[in-house]
Amino acid sequence: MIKLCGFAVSNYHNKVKLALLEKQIPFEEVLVWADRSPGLLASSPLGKVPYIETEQGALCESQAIIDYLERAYPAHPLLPADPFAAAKIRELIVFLELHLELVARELYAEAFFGGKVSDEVKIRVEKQLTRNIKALTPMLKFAPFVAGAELTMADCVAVVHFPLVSMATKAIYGRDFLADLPTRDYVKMMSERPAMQQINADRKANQILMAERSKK
Ligand SMILES: N[C@@H](CCC(=O)N[C@@H](CS)C(=O)NCC(=O)O)C(=O)O
Repeated sequence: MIKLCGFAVSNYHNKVKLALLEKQIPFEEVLVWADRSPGLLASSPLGKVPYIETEQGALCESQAIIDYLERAYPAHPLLPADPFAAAKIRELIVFLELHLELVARELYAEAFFGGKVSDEVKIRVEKQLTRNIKALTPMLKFAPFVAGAELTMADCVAVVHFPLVSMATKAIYGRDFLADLPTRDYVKMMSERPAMQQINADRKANQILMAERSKK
């Protein structure tokens, strides 16, 4: 059985977990903190979570993982059969991750972890996010899913990243940069799915563990 290794507060962990749950693939979840331990580095060379363990070996990078799951477990597809339509979903995922979440991630140290982000970084991130969100906006359908009428991989990505981008920009700039988009209603709609209910409950439990761990 596939083992999903990581911690349930991680948005990238939850992206893969949502794909596993929606595709109804049996899996076991193993708690692994991103602690750069030799065991973690052996499976995920940059020490990032999530990674999965399969009968063929370990696999890291959330997008590589969900692409593998889609090929290896074709039931309950999260991509359209048409190659161009599938590529458009992958295009949207790149915008959501590379051009939105990864840019906003530069703010997380101050927004969530009591650290400090320089004014220089804040100015650069604000510029990049403003440009990137403008470009991303016409790609988002919310009809009701992020790419249209069907649940796709892009929902596994959008639903875990939107709340962090909103919270981080609100914390740093006093304004949710996604406020003009219906992301709140979308996240609420998604949170009614049993898979998201499990993910949110597990995330809350893991947040408590994480806080206890940081006190030690
Ligand atoms: N590109 C990676 C990103 C994963 C990632 O950034 N995971 C975070 C947790 S949300 C992590 O492990 N951070 C620890 C670190 O970077 O050392 C993926 O898609 O899996």
